[in-house]
Amino acid sequence: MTLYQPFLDYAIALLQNRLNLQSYPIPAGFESKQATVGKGKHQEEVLTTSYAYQTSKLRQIRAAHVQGGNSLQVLNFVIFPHLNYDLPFFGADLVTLPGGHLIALDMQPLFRDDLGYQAKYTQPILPIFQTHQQHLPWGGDFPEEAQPFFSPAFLWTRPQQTEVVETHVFAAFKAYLQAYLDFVDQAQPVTDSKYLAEIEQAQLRYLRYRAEKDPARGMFTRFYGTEWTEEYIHGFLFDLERKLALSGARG
Ligand code: DBV
Repeated sequence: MTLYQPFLDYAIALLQNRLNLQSYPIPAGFESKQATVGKGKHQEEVLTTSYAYQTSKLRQIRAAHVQGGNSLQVLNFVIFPHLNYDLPFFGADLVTLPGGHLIALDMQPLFRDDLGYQAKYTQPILPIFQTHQQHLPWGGDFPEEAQPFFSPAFLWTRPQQTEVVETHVFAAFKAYLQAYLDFVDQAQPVTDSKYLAEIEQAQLRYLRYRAEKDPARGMFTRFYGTEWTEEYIHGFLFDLERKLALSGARG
């Protein structure tokens, strides 16, 4: 059992319990990808597996799980709502590298500085944030340009011990995902055309930032090459622009 497998299992089980989950297509060649890295005694298999679902309110629920031995484990899990909901993104970046663990967990806002939006989607989860932050102190250095994409309830932490990941990080992950699904339950479709246009712009802003700055690009390129990596990023991990181009071509 690898470090983030229980997180993934929990998430999929909870989603299956609470939502009417449909599968979401994963482009051929991206469901599972393996490489052998390192030399001699240091050889490791690195396996990247992908998971994707959708519902009537959630455009894409997707996970990328990288398993490469004790010092390389990643679970990147993101939920992208449909463009006619003003729901935040659920964003989890759980990363274990030789240098240690790096944990980012948030309900990433469409409109960070909008107080009405904060009242709707951040204030209700502040108690959860505070409960878990006691055990998961602020992780320090954080890219300035990424700040607009995170809420005041952003958990950002770099635990020293794996046990902290297995206990406190796992508890926080469960609580955030449950709270997110409560928001999803309550969400009503947006019909105002001005607000709809703002939501689309906010989703594209977020998506372009993440595709452009994907911190995993270097790692994936080393393991699987440039072509596979760029296609994985734009054709699966952050695929909204491609999907919009397709629906434009059809409609
Ligand atoms: N990050 C991803 C995807 C990953 C992934 C799709 C599938 O967005 C993994 C894999 N994140 C990943 C890896 C690292 C990080 C780091 C492998 C380590 C990179 C390295 O050190 O080589 C949150 N993730 C990070 C960092 C941040 C985040 C802030 C540290 C980057 C740095 O120090 O420069 N999540 C990440 C982020 C956003 C987000 C930047 C922005 C909106 O949602």
